[in-house]
Amino acid sequence: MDRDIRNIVILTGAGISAESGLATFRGPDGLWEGHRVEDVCTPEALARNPALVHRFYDERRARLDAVEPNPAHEALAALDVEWPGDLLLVTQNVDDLHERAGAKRLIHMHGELRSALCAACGKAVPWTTPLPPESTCAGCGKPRLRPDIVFFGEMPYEMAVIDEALRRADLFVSVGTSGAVYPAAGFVQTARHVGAHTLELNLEPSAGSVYFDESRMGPASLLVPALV
Ligand code: BJW
Repeated sequence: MDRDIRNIVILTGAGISAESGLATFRGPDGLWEGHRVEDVCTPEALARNPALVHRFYDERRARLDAVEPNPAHEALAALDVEWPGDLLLVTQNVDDLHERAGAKRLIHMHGELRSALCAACGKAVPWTTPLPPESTCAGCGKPRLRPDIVFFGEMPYEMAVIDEALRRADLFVSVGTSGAVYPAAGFVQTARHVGAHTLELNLEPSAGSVYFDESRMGPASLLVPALV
């Protein structure tokens, strides 16, 4: 690293929550009821088979109550509290483990399990359980609530904010993501382009490993606290 570090962007993926007991998408445990995530997380799948898609998210939402943040989430939250420069934690995860660990400067770019979205007016409301798919939206009264999740083909949240942070980054760290899904998979190239040091923490090299200046292989619960 040949520049001072002041501005940091950290991207996290399913691997950071694996040691809390949440399944990743593309590992050996990646299939859900025999479906690939690419076949469940689309607007077309929701229109074709809403019960299937709602069951997928209902099961995962219910699972949140049984899991806790692990040392990787806790270390990033501590860094967020203590880091005097700019820091942005961008998670692809829809669980709430980063915020339960105490992270504040956080963007959920792929949505949140505990949020529902009105397909008619676009308003996001807390997902209180049980919330059947035919529930009406308090904002507009229309019966069109869906999971507040960014499906394939939809635009991830806060892209302008993320892009701006990446363009000012001195350090970009990617934790526990396979690099299989864009635009997140391209963040390393944006950060590299502006001269940020790029560091990957993963169990194994990701699809974009060649773009990182440095790779450390191992479980996030050990690598992240060691880095912080
Ligand atoms: C550990 C560990 C431990 C395990 N410690 N590590 C063709 C080419 C290029 C792009 C496209 C294309 N066709 C379509 C596209 C675009 C598409 C896309 O990328 N598709 C790919 C399949 C090719 N992307 C989109 O459609 C996105 N929208 C979009 O592009 O809009 C247009 C746009 C244009 C320009 C700018 C901006 C936007 C939307 C993507 C939505 C993704 N949604 C999902 C599901 C919803 C959320 C949910 O239900 O949870 O998000 S898919 C799923 O994959 C989920 C995840 O967030 C995402 C990434 O997965 P992640 O986190 O990387 O998990 P895994 O399982 O893949 O990897 C886990 C990793 O952890 C592994 O590497 C392990 O080694 C590691 N690990 N244990 C450390 N203990």
